[in-house]
Amino acid sequence: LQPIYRKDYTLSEYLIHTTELEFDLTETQTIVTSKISFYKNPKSNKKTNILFLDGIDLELISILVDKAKPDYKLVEQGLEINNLADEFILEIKNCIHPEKNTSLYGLYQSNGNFCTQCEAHGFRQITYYLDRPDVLSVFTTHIKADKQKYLVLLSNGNLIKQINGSTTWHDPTPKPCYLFALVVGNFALKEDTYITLSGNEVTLKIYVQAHNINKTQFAMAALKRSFAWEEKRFGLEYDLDIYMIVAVDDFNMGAMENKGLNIFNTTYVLASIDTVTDKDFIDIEAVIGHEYFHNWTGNRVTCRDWFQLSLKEGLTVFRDQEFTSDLHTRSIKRIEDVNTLRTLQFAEDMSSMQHLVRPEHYIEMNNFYTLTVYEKGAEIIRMVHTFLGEVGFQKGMQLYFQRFDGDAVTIDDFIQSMSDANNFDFDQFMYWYSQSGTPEVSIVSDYNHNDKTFKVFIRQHSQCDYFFPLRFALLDDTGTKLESGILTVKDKEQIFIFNNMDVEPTPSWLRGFSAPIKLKSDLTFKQKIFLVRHDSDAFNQWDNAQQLWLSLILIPSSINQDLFFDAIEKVLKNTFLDGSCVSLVQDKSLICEILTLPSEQFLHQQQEIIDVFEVHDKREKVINKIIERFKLLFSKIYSKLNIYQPYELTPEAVGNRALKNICLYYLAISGEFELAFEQFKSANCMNDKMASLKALIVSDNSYKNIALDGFYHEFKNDTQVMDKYFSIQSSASTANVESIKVLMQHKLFSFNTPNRLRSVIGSFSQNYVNFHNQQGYELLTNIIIKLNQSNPQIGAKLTSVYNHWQRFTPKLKALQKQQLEKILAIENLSNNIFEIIQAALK
Ligand code: BAL
Ligand code: ZN
Repeated sequence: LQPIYRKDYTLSEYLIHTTELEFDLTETQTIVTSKISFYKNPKSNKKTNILFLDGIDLELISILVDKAKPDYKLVEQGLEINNLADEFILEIKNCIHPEKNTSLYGLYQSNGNFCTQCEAHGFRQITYYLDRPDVLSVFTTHIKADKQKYLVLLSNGNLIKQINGSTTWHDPTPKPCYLFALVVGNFALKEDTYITLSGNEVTLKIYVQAHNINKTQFAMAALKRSFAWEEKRFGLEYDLDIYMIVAVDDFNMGAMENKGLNIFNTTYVLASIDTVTDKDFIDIEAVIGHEYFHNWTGNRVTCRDWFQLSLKEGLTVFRDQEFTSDLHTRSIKRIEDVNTLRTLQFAEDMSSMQHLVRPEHYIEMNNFYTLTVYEKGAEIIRMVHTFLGEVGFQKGMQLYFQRFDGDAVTIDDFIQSMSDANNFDFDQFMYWYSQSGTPEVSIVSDYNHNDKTFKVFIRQHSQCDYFFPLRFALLDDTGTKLESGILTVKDKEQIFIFNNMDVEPTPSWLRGFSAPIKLKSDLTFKQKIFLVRHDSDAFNQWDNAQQLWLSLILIPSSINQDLFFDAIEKVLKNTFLDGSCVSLVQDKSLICEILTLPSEQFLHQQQEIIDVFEVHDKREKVINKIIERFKLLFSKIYSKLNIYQPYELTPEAVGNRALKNICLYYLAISGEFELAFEQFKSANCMNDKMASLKALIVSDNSYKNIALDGFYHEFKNDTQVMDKYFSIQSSASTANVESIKVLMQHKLFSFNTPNRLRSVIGSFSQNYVNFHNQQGYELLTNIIIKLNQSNPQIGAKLTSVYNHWQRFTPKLKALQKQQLEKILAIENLSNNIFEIIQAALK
């Protein structure tokens, strides 16, 4: 298998003016007819008259070029046509079988409804085409289906004709085929309108299965908030008369930004107070925003080739992060995002699938929809924003759209726009795209009492010298800022000197996590404690607490536990409990974050050799210490906060629930099961119900099964809640391979539904102490082998569980290696899984 390399990019020799498609869908086959007008690309310097079209698993029925039979041959993965003129019309008829398509890629069925997923290379499973993002065309789509059976027939753009079980859609904006979408089936419709800043009325439509129609209100409101935010913060309006979202249960990803016709995993659309948690609400809003924001960053300006994926994804993730930050609590959003980045992306950067934000090669592009491309990509954009400020960044965005609206471009084009609009040199900054791994930086400071100087020495330990912003503040002993700003770091070693410092300051480094680096500072234990209590940067309050928890868990003798716990107590004794104790930490969500220990997964990263059992035990010990010290206080806080309040999604209400529920979690571990069961019975929202169920399931107790059964009976008809039901059991401390096998026999388990598979197997693979053994691995491997046939994309995702095998203790390492070898040996291994295994065994 030959990888595709970024360096080998060449322009397409032919381009496409218009694409006319006709779909005739039946229960046993779909006939696709295309009429495509090609022309020679004036910019291409290749001078052949041959056209290669991508096509996979297609049955060719007929082919005509300018109404005549062409000189063509079917080749592996496509079709080659020879002796072509500089302009011609190609007409093709082919047959496909969406009813048998379990890969959920191309055209397939979900609950009897037809839908598509074309990014990155799914369109070639629909018809023969130039399936590459730099070939843009105007699409017209005719859809025919049995009108008795299917009432909804959708494609991109505007509906221009509708008669007798058929529709015609015209999308005036040229687009690459990865943004094509088609939906046929029976859905209920939620409809609304949005008036843009310029006064255009946009019809908003959300299609869901009929029984879910009462769970669409939040998504519709979130969509309108996305339109409004995009106008206010970026000055960008929507460009068609209609914007549609269709929700399906069977979807490999979260959602897809097809022009004017987004297709969503139901997880990211359906919401009600009774069925989703606070975090779910905010995540749903973020994904709805994300897909909408792609209309400009992704659709109107798209990627020249798939190596540039982060051009649209890094930028759009940054934009959705800002959307959530503007609408909810910025500091909490930042803590959550950095926590994900450091836990998952930093780990990916240490794994066998380590890759650049702009990868150099791929075998299967779908393996590169990763945390590195998305989340690290967003961090890079965030640094651009930090350097330029909001005004400069928006100037850069305007220039980018002015230059490239309607084009397929590269990451360099984006950065150049930012650079030109601001006269800012980003040359050295481009290392962020050409080096993998997480930069390591150390920082040491020295205060001189005599000359009142504070000297800061920064050293980069990576091979290359990164260019990044280091946001900082120097604080006096009341937490007041003496100095603050951004240090521009660019050399291997740099010294910064602050004069006239009458007192020795406590430095607060890398505020808001201004660069995605691993920073080692010489802050003392006492300074860290001080920052937990007094830093006005909430991120650093949390981060210093995390560092202290980390030390307490991994090297308990390295810190003074009593002093640390005294500080935590002061944070906890917020003014609402004790008027005499003034803590800077007023935000209850932040207190909850500070009380949350680093995850096992994050702790694994800090170990030279991953010992899942040791990490688990050490973490449990600290949980017990916390309970020992704070049980009474947790009880007090819990009773204070556990009062009936109508559900609201305000920062205050979310904070109250967060703090109340972390107290309940610790209290339940300490044996207060009845309290958790009481909350389970009386909760007025899924957030609190889920929290109590999680609290009950962490240990064996007499309420656990009653609660689980009650939960099942209350929600067994709700697919999304049932995912939670499965996931919570797979994550339980009592779960083992046998109990997972029982779950897989449950009548609601469905192997071909990725959400369900993720909720059982995905969750179990993160239940480290119970999953990491021979039986756990064998279970996973057998599932991967099955998925190799049915859904290789999900198979590859699960194979990635083994990407860290080399870092495990010898026995588990050897066992994981065996599994990789076993998978490699199977017949007809998909490109998706092969690429992951090959990288792991290299
Ligand atoms: N383009 C794939 C889904 C997303 O990132 O929005
Ligand atoms: Zn995206």
